[in-house]
Amino acid sequence: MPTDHRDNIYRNTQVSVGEFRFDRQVAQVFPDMIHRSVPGYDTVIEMIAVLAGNYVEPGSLCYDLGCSLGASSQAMAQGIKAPECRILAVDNSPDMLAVAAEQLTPLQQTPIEWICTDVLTFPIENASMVVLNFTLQFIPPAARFYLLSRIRQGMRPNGLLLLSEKITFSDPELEHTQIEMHHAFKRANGYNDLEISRKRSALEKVLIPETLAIHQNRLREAGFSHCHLWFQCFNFISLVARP
Ligand code: GEK
Repeated sequence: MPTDHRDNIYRNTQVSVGEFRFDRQVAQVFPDMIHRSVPGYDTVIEMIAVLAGNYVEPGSLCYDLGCSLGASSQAMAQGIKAPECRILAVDNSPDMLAVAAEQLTPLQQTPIEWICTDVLTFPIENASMVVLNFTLQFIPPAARFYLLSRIRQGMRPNGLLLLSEKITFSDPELEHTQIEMHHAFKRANGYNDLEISRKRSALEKVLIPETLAIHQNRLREAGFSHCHLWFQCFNFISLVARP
């Protein structure tokens, strides 16, 4: 990998740690950052393609909310077998979408439309698959129910929501161990202790994790009658929820 695509953002101790932002600097190293920080990220992306192949219905819309560079959209595009579908890839970071546009792979059968806007205001309709892959954690907690309810209302009866999140645990001992294991994963991937701690401070007010129980209860209250945990690695999980 070229050195300018390696995530060294928190290695430089000369620069003080501000609040984490999805700016140009982050966008340029994003694939490296997410692979070295999120255990199981590749598995989740791979399964998005598998689920898209199984659940996306002809003539429907697929949403990738908080698409970053579009890994989930590309996975859906590869997996979808149903005809006449469109993928709407939404992110409110112009820098993320600019880098996504630079890295576009050749056109797939299912077109991807890139939209720079807030997922909280973007209309959802005729959806057979909605992906929130590590995005809800960046939405203010008070707005999360509203977003999930809108997704539910815009979903077809056989639709599928894939929700991946970093979570927290109510048992302090478990919380401590899960964080310890996640940090061991980051160290094994070349981040040093100072980088880990500086990134943690930067994310503190921006990425707000919740417990699995909070996620499951809120999904039910938003109108999803089935909700399954299908993936977990340390404090990172992925759920599928169905109407
Ligand atoms: C992946 N899903 O690679 N509206 C739109 N976008 C938002 C909002 C918002 N209100 N808040 C945050 N974002 C991707 C990874 S990253 C996860 C998702 C991470 C966007 C933000 O700009 C960023 O691109 C993305 O959500 C979260 O499958 O960095 O841990």
